[in-house]
Amino acid sequence: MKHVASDDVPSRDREVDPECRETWLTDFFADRALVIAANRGAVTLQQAPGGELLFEYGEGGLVKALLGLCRSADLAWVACALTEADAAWGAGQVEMDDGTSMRLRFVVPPPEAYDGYYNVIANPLLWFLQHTMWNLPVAPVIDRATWDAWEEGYVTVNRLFAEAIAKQIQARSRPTLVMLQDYHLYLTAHFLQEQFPEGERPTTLHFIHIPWPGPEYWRILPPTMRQSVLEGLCRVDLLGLQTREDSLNFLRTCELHLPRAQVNFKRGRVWCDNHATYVQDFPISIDVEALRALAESTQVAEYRQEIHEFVEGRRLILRVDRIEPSKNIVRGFQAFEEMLELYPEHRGEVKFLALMVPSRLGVDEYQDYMEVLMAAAGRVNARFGTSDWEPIRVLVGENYPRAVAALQLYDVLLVNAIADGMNLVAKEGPIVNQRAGALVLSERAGAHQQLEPGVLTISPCDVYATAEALHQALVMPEDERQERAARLRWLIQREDINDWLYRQLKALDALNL
Ligand code: GDG
Repeated sequence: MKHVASDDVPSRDREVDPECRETWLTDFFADRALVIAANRGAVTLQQAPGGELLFEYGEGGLVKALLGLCRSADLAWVACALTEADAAWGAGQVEMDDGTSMRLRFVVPPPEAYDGYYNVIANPLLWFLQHTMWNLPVAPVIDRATWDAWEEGYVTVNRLFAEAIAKQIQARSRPTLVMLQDYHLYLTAHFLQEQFPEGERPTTLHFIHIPWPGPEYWRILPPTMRQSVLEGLCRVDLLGLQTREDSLNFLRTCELHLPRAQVNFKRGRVWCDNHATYVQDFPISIDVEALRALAESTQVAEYRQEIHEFVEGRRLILRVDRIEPSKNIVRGFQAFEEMLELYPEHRGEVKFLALMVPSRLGVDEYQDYMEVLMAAAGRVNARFGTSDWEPIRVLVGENYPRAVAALQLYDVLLVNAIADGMNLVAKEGPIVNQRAGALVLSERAGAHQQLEPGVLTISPCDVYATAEALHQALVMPEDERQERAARLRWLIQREDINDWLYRQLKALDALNL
């Protein structure tokens, strides 16, 4: 059933008409196949005790939008095997709920190679670097083990991806578009192009979901690694980043660290080794319609009731994140503490709910962070809590419907990331929130570039300013809250996740790629 909300976007305010988009996609894929490659599969397999294979479809707007391409394209998805059943599967056809199907092919690296690729190089080395989080006097320490993880892990797994994609392309024997996702696969395009003679190379579109910092920061990476990353990405035909700042930073990084490349800032193009890479920003968004439908489900209604009971008629400050140092969770608690100190009138009147999703538990930095953030919350509760008021409640676990219910009920949503490619919570909150809640948003989240007119902007390390912003959000007059909330809804719902995908393909088409 199509959801109809009072503020559904009138077609004149939508950036792209959904029907035109669907027709265009069918034409675009009429004469080419599509391979999507990402670290994670859109489908993961499990073997039931009786031997039966169970298919678990990935959640979230991104997977759904990419899988939606099955309607228009002959799609194959290449990913790392995460379960034994994935590894045993190899490659085969998978049926979707809507009657479409796709081919699923797994790369099966040796466990040590996967560990080096994922737990040492991608997370934390590249992730921390791109979120400007290394505390340089002490980290990173790039020792022999890191180099082994690079050579035998990251390089090896990227090569395996390239081989699997090439196999898939050869099986189809027709022009193919390859869409690569994220920082796990920086070298894949390079190895992939090596497998084909000139003139028969597949078109590649690589989207990077995380920030791209300026060239100075890339100096942290040893030249060999830095060079390989840039050379890999300069084999891509169209490189997509979240924001204009990220795109400019990429061009500047090539200019400084890849001297043989010619960088054209005006055209957003890098020429290197007789190949052009076009660089553009495509800010990602959410599946607005699906999110609204979920928000109206009975499952979410039950959690809404639970959260109502937790709030007990007080005001609610909310945050929803993976347990992830870049989300700046500890400074969020410190800011709340500072606000309670500066504005005692909020004591006993406001609750802070932190919904935390466990993440990357194989990486030491993440395990340590969990302990640090629990201690920070405990400190605030010990200092200000009373017998009938617990200032901060931290709930750890994976529960998306509960997160959506909480997003409906916040008075203030805090997103204070140190750096964030986009931050989808900042786009989901205003769409489902029922209380004209305010959004306190870090200027270093990609979402800030689009949402600035409706948010209270903070600088993520400035705990004092964050405390002031939380206070301001709580005391904001009702008409201003309503106006800002309406502005945010309008900004977000104009362009959804399908438009994000469509814009990338339109850009390829405009470049005749
Ligand atoms: C990376 C980039 C970029 C919340 N609770 C649960 C759950 N969620 C949902 C959120 C949101 C998503 O997970 C998290 O997305 P974010 O964008 O906030 O953050 P990252 O995970 O770091 O995503 C980021 C994004 O990629 C897309 O390009 O925006 O900058 O870092 O939708 O509501 N999901 C599940 N269980 C939960 O309990 N499955």
